[in-house]
Amino acid sequence: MLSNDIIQQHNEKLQADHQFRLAYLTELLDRKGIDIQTIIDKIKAFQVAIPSWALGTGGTRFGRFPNGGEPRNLEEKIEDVGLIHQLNRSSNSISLHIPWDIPSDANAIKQLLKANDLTIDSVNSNTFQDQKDQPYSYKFGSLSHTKSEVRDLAIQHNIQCVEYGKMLDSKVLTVWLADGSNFPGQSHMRSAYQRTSDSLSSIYKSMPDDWTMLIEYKPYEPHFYSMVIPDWGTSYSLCQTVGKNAQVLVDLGHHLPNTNIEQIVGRLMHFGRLGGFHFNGSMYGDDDLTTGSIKPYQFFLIFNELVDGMQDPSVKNPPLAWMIDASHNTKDPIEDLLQSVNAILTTYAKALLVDRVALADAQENNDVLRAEELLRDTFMTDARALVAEASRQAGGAIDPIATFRGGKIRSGLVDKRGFSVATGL
Ligand code: RM4
Ligand code: MN
Ligand code: MN
Repeated sequence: MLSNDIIQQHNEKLQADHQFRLAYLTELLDRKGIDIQTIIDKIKAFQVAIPSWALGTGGTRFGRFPNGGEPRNLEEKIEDVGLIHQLNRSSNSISLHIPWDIPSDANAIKQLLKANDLTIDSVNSNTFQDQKDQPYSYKFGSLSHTKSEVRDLAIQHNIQCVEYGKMLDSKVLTVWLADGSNFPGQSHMRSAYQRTSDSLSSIYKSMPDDWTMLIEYKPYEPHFYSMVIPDWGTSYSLCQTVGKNAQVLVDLGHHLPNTNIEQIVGRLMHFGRLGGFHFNGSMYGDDDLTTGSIKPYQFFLIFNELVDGMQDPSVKNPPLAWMIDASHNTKDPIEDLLQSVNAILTTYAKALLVDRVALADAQENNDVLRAEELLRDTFMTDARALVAEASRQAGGAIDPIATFRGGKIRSGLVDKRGFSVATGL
């Protein structure tokens, strides 16, 4: 754990500048009839889960270039997320990937989580790699495989993930299926879908009633001719078949370039089937870059749709699970995660500032320019002081990255852990 003095010392240094920016925003929002503290409270309540696999360098099939000090086991991954949460007060849970993060002593892990003010978010199954001594290979698929013994192995793995999750009080199983085909004719598409649907139903039936199954989609990679679950429509149809607690998960990097993701979000919320988000940034596809780093305006439009749906009482969508899903090769992973959470909160804050009454009026009257300008004006507003203030009020850092750097935290981790490399991709 980080000494709180480090955070306070940094905050003191930044306080005058921070107050200046906040005072300006307070006045600006007041003129628009927006109470700044109401927005700050909403930001404080918004928590983004950190995936255990983002704490090490990765995200490439080619070389990994670790800087050292990466977590060597689940305990150290929890410590890293604890550190992130201490700095930003907005990352109060960790997602696990099985078998990368099998808990050896569930009680000890629970205590460690508590000491770090964290909970377990989702458990993520992995049938995209073969594990050592596995009796059958997933080379030609897992839940969709032609052979029932392979499907059963993958089903049992998912059930096992739920068991691990139960031990740690998680309530969410996330399934991302790498199944697909690389060449025309390789796979019978309708049968592959049906087998997948049946496998998911078996897993779902073994889940406790208060659990949610999140079904992710992805248009390509690791297969390039067809993926069994390539798009939201397929995920949605599977959810409908599987059961009421099955929800679609949108991973920002799992779309072809120029896909209108905000429209997908709107559709799924309308159907009450949007379960959660994997945040990252994307240039070409599943690049897993820092959230908001490539297309910040698109990211804002997505959040605008999310907030609109969350604030509309006629929308019957369950609360969403927010998670970062990023892993790349060039930045310090903790700094990158702090940057991502900050981008998420800043964008959320902006979406909260949209004048929805005026926007609805412009839409109703087909005033295209005014509708667009309302969004553009909010997008251009610098909302960073709101996020800094939310963190400060919650006991975190005004500038988490500066505090991480100033406190020389990474070099402390390198001293402790050596030149370690975390599990992940
Ligand atoms: C996949 C997908 C999953 C993640 C794995 C590591 O592309 O995004 O959510 O668990 O990567
Ligand atoms: Mn994902
Ligand atoms: Mn992905």
